[in-house]
Amino acid sequence: MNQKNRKAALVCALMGVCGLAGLCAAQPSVQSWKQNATANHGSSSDAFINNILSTILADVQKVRTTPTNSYINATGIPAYPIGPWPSNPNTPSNQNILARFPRTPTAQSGTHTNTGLGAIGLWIDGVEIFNAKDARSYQNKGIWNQNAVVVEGPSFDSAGGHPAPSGAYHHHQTPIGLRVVLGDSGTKHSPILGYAFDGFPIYGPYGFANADGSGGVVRMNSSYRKRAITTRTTLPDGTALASGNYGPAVSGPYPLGYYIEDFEYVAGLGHLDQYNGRFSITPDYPAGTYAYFTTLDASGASAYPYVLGPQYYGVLATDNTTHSVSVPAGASPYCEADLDGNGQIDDADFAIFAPAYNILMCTDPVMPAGCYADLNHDGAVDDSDFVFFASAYDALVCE
Ligand SMILES: [Ca+2]
Ligand SMILES: [Ca+2]
Repeated sequence: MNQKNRKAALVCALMGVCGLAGLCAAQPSVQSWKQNATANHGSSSDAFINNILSTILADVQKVRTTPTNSYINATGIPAYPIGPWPSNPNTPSNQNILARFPRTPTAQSGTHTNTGLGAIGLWIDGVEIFNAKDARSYQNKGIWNQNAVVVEGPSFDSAGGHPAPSGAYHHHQTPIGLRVVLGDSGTKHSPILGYAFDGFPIYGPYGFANADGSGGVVRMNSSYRKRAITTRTTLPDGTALASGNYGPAVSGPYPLGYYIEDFEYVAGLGHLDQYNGRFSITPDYPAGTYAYFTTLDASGASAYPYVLGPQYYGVLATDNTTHSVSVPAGASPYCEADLDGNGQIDDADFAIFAPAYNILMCTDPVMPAGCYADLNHDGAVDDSDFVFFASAYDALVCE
């Protein structure tokens, strides 16, 4: 065992979970990332876009960890096809993302940080998550802020995303294409779809009815609703605006929901808090975690605030938003096929993979939580995962 591997084993031992179910698992913020081990590139049904994407590697390129953080390298391009984007002239490009996620995220005890423009987290395939705003406001005053899901909705592709002028492909709402890949259809608890830059996980729309894990699986309802207004003269907290700061009256061109300020938070209305999450037991966190959910309404349409609320619940890892993340020299690479997390892919990992392969479906109750042997994240441990495993097994060392 070389020094790096000994360090990885030590990290595992310190985590105190290596004996659990015979594997050093249950580290969702390390293991949930959809790594690209087969040199998949992006693609599109549109020939022009496909030409661009076919030169860009898809999904996450590298996961490195320290005991306190996960470091993610990604292009920001998913493996599922994206585009075209009607009336959106932007083209996607490699974003060369390096992001940091605290492995033990902490709740914010002081003033919660507003989510800003640009990425506020990453989906597990490395695609960027944006908040509900589209960077424009009525008369550029920053008071009535446009709702991207309403105003930019016509330019979204069938996966629910579109590229920014910077080339950053992103979603302001539930990532439809990723959820199709993961089989997140409501028949079971949603999988982890991503992580916010405060380190807390983001699930799809479906969670346990009760935070203690009981009550079966239900759609998680947002606690925001559209305000009962016909004019835009007050803010959601009741503040009366000076007439020069009024928004346009609710009308055909400016329907209710066109602006973020058309929504109000009503504690207890749905399952979730003002950050669009709650503390709950989940399949990946049997002891419970705070988690966000990507909310839908009863018709299946995205429901405000869509992903996170206007603020982060936890303490923001600010180097993500200042684009100044750096990876410490001692960080260890993590490979998905390294199922016992000791830094190399060998027979011990195969001994974990093989029983999962025999179980097959991630939904099977006897499948270990997290279904981490589903290396390509498609809901089953099957031959495609075996090919993935075999290629990693040949490489032996995780780097
Ligand atoms: Ca291993
Ligand atoms: Ca699979």
